[in-house]
Amino acid sequence: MPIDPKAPYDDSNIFAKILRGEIPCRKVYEDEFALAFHDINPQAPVHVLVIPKGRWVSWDDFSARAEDDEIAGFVRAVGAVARAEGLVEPGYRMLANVGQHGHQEVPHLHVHLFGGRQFYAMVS
Ligand code: IU
Repeated sequence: MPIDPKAPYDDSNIFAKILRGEIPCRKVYEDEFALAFHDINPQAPVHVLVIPKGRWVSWDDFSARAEDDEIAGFVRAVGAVARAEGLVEPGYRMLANVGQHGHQEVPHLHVHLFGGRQFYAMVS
């Protein structure tokens, strides 16, 4: 079920539990601003999620209200993960689903990084 994008941050969401270490993940990267781990249902040979450490529901509230250093730190972390995973050559896809039409299912901002195969035009 897609999330309600206007709902307040829910500290019981699965990625909040991963950030608190209550649920394990296959971590690939961590710094002051972000944590990255393998998606449990990979849609590509490499499918990693990068999440900010702050309590942000989606790209919408993060981009509107996060401090500049947090935004910069997160954006740099996404790039660092892509480089660490060897995705830059020959390339990769990144996306963040937002709200109901974006079909966002977990109410903590996450950027998907997909790599290891050729991608084509977005379809559904
Ligand atoms: P979405 O952008 O909110 O639709 O994507 C949620 C992703 O989180 C999706 O690719 C799931 O496979 C992934 N995921 C996960 O990696 N670990 C979990 O415990 C759960 C979802 I729940």
